[in-house]
Amino acid sequence: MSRMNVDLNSVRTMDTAQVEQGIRRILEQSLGVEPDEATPGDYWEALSLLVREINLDRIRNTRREEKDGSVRRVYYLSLEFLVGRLLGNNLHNLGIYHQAEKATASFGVNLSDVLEYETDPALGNGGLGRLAACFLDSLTTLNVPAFGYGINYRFGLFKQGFVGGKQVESPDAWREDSFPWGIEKPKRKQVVRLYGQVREVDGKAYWDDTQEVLGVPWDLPVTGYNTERVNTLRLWEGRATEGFDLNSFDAGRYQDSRFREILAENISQVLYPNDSHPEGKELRLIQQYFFVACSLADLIARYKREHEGWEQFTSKVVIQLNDTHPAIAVPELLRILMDEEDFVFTKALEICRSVFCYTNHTLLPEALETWSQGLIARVLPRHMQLIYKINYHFLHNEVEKHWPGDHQMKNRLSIIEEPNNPAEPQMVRMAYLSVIGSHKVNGVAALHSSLVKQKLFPEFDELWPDKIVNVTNGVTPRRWLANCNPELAELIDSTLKSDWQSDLARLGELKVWADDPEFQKKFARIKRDNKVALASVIDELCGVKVNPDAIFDVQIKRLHEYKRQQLNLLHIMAVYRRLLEDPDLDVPHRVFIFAAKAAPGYLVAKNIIYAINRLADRVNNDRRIRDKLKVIFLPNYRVSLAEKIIPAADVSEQISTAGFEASGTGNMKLALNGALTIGTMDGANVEIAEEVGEENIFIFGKTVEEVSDLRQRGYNPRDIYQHNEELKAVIDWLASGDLSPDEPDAFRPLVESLLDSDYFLTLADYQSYSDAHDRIVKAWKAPSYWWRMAIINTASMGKFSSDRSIVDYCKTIWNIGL
Ligand code: NTF
Repeated sequence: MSRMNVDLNSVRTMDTAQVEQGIRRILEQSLGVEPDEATPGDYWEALSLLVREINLDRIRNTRREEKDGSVRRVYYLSLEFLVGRLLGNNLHNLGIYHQAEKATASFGVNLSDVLEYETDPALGNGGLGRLAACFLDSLTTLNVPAFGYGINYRFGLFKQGFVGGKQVESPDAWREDSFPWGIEKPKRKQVVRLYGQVREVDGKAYWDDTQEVLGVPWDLPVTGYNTERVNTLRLWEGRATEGFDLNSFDAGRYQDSRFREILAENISQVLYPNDSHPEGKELRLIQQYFFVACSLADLIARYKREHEGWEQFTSKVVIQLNDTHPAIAVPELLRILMDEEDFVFTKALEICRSVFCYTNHTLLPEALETWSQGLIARVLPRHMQLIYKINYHFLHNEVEKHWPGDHQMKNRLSIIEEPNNPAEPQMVRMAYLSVIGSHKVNGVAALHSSLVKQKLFPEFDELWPDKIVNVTNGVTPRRWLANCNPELAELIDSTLKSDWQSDLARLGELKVWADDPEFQKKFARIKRDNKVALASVIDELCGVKVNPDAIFDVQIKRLHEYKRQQLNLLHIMAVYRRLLEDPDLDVPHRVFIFAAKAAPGYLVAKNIIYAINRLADRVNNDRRIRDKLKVIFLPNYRVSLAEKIIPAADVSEQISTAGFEASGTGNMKLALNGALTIGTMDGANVEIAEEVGEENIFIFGKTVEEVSDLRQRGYNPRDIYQHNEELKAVIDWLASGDLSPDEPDAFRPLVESLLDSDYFLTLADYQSYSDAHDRIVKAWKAPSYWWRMAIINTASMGKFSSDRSIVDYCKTIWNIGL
């Protein structure tokens, strides 16, 4: 799958001596330290700067290769990019990891200690941001010319700590430690306008009296595997225009004079820490518009440097909207085309529709963004006019043509949602704006996409039957197997003798080894080594010793009731009770491992964290159960921690209420590393089950249809509570205050949410979940059976490479030939 120039596919490399010389030169000449005085941090910086030099060379080459403008570029607009640590990944991609290992060793320094020095860029919340990072990796690896556009937040997602078991948040000023990857590009700055009003003169609109802020780009080089191409992740930072407003200052209006500075700086100050509830904040709308306006201006300037006129724009540019966060791009491009480039409305809309595409990542109603009409009209008056114009055209031409005279349908499909209560404001539905302004809309797993068609946008699907499509998510096998699990990667290398990293389907060839006792032994040995390594991380972070021969059962993801960490909690409580009743129970040792951040304002989610931590405290110190059960909550979940947990997992918890998890990507990473999934028929679990076969996965719980039947019949969680003795006992225990004697009512929010509504059907799926765990225990007791399943899981993950996702986008959405 090579695209474009062959040159970019032949990777030049460096030998150990060259890496060593490079490190020495940078230590001495850039950082001003002698090699024998340098700390691991200095080595990290020196090596990063060396890699940056190579990347910059390659960026220049890449740009030269593209100069003829013959290609269609992909612009991926996303408010989040969770790229993770970059040094190790870059060394692998450049093919100089081993050289760097030897070079640092020659200075008496261990490369893995050096890599640990890097801070994770905290530029995302969860799956959506991490997906964007995997996609950049795959775009580059597949040699697709691409830019990521986002915001260079000063404070990313908060740092999580626990005090007495409760989550406490502190700001993560991630780039205050040195960050050699970002390169400021002041020459490429953009001016963004806000507020003001619109005047019309002779039918032409003028947007005046605006406040201006500057967007200054920071570029992060994006390397790929086995290619010399380097793409760019361009992140915008807000700055004030010429600093200070002297007129206001002289007139004594000190506040006004600072206004622009404060506004501008605030824009890129913080990432909103909610991954599924939009914040109704003016600043968030401004953030969205800010990065969209900068990015569109930037990509149009690039287009104009390469092409005359607008004729080729739609064949050279495609813009992917990562969820609705960048949806304001639709009226922004329309504004540029009409107000600045003199296009008529219909032509301008046609251009928008040929360049935009939109990915939906969630069906949660609270996550479907809407903005009040009044807010948009105040902050972006011209855009509000254009949204009305798009809406009018859509309703009176397209909807009217398909459903003549149907006013109800017009109401239902209008971008503007009329309030039930006239005192409430009209709301702008950003998802509708995105669908209407794009040529393709995609969901992120087969089940999710079919629900997008049937439940979220059924009328749009009827109106435009080919518009809504599926592209199942994927993960990069470079970071999520080759780099995070080097021992397993080596075993696969030596077994397959082929380049599975760029063609993950090749893992399928491992299936013939699934029953081979020698291969099983090696596979199990690697898992154990990884568990020993994780055990020491656990000891360091939690002060708890865990047994590497126990089952490591892992649930790592954002904390949300739909993801049902509470279901896992209730079951662990039950396991503990069973052990107390009979400490001689013949069960394997088990370690239940959690890692998750809860949105700061999400009380029930925080309550679940607190309950898990209090339970952990109790269980981990109870000698009666003789270490048969341990519960661990690792603090401050982030990409670099995931890289340590995933290779060590035996069991992967993917237990969301069916219909709620759009895809999941942790499920793919864990199975790829040989963990067995216990999961519901939700998101990409459905496709994982298809790939690994039903006999190699522990499926439980209600299906989407059963969930909806149950709701229709009327669901009462108390019926289940009354009739399931064990479940009743653990909920009563939770409610009793026994786990939090100093605060007896502590778990009331959780208990009430379970017994009063249980919207996410935790109780309804409890027994089936507990039975699935019993099947896991049984399977663990037969090692040759267990390792056969684990190997088949790794071998069956070919489909879930993000390379496959990007090939799908190229074919079905972007019209890019590979
Ligand atoms: C997430 N959505 C979904 O919840 C995950 O299931 C999915 O794997 C990822 O997107 C990536 O597609 C979000 O984070 C958001 F913001 F849409 F809620």
